[in-house]
Amino acid sequence: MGQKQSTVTETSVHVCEELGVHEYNNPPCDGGEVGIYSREPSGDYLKLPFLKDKLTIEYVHLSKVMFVMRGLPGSGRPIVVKHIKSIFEDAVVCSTSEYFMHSGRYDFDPHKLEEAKIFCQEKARNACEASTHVVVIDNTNMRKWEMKYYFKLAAETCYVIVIVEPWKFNMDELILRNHHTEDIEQLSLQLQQWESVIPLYFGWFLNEADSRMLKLVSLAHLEECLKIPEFEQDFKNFTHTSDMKDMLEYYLMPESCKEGMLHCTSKFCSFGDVPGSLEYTTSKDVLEACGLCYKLCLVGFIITPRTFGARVKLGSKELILWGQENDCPESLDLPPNTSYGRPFLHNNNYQNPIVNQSNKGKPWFPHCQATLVSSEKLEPSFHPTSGKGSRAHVTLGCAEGVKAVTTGYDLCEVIECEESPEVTSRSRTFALERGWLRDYGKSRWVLYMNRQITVKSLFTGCY
Ligand code: 2AM
Repeated sequence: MGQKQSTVTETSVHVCEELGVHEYNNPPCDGGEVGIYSREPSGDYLKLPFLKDKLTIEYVHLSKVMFVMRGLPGSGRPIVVKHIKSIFEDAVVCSTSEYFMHSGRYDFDPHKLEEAKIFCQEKARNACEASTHVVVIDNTNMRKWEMKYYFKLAAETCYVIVIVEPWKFNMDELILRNHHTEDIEQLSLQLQQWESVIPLYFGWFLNEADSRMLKLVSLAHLEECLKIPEFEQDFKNFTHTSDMKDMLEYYLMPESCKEGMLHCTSKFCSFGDVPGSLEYTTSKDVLEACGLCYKLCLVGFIITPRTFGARVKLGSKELILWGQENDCPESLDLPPNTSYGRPFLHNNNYQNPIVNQSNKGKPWFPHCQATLVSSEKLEPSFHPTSGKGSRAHVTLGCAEGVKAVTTGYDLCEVIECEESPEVTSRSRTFALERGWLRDYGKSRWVLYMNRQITVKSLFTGCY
């Protein structure tokens, strides 16, 4: 790192911040060679779940994950990247610094910063478009805008993002790892540039193959419900459809989930606008859970004129991360004659991603595998979730113009019905092969499954 110092001029300080050039030739300061399975990891950063948790490592191997590294020189980035690479051998590491490496020598030119940035972005795009399991963005990424391109790329190519921030604020540690005085001055300068990143929401994210699988499984359940004449009639009424294909196409992927990746929200943060988001983002539980694999249990489906959702029964581990308020809007009654149907249904070439069968006959996702299974029998219960976390769900689809958040409201309303002896005494129940279908009135239907579905997921944020 001392050699590199001589190439850094006053004017290129900001350039270096962005590139993390001090760090590039400096891995020994972060601990040197550490064999991940041969001896205990030497730093806290090696306790990251995707480096040590067997289930998570297996799951990442089946999924598509983009690790976005953040950190000042000396923050431990190189060693974390090295470990990611040793565990996920096909990982593609993208860094602007690489652009300045020539025959093993670091040859920095501040005038070529833009080219270096484009080089890094293109490398990442190529890796994502080739569905590489693991893509690592290894830049300092001090400010939000520096990561924007990669967040968008991940959304477009169905990658789950995990932000990795080893030792982000520990100045003492950073100084220890940067031996030169000039570094310390520069470090404090850089430290001032650091921006906290709070996501739109946190949650458990299904991989691409599971998302697709769950959509198909849920449509199969909907199709079975449609065999009950009372349900079919009500569904036809509120969807203004009569043809089976149109009925199954009624629910669209919500705007917030355009590419079709499904998730179960644990905390909506609105990039920090929601009170308590910063506390949630920086809490020990959340920091430790980011990038950890969780098994979600799905116990039923709710079907209303507005939304179609899978009901999630959170276990004790997941409940620790539950940060959503339990309150719901007072009245969710539909105004009379409300139509959520799509009158243009027959007249356009709209391809509903929920039912689009264009992948038929081909391996769906050669780089991504589904983990969804129908598992053990459930005790018959008409209130499978209650209390904290009972609103947990996966939005599968919404009527046109309806926002995904509405699924949680519909579920709240259903839970209220389940808890009301007056409503339940009036409700009609129908037996199905897969469970029981119950009508709570006002076109609110719930399918209680007799077998739970389990699916693996990664806990992280949507940025
Ligand atoms: P969902 O959890 O029901 O799917 C982006 O809007 C995502 O955050 C959606 O998936 C949405 O709903 C979820 N979400 C949870 N609470 C929200 C809120 N209060 N406002 C908007 N979206 C919210």
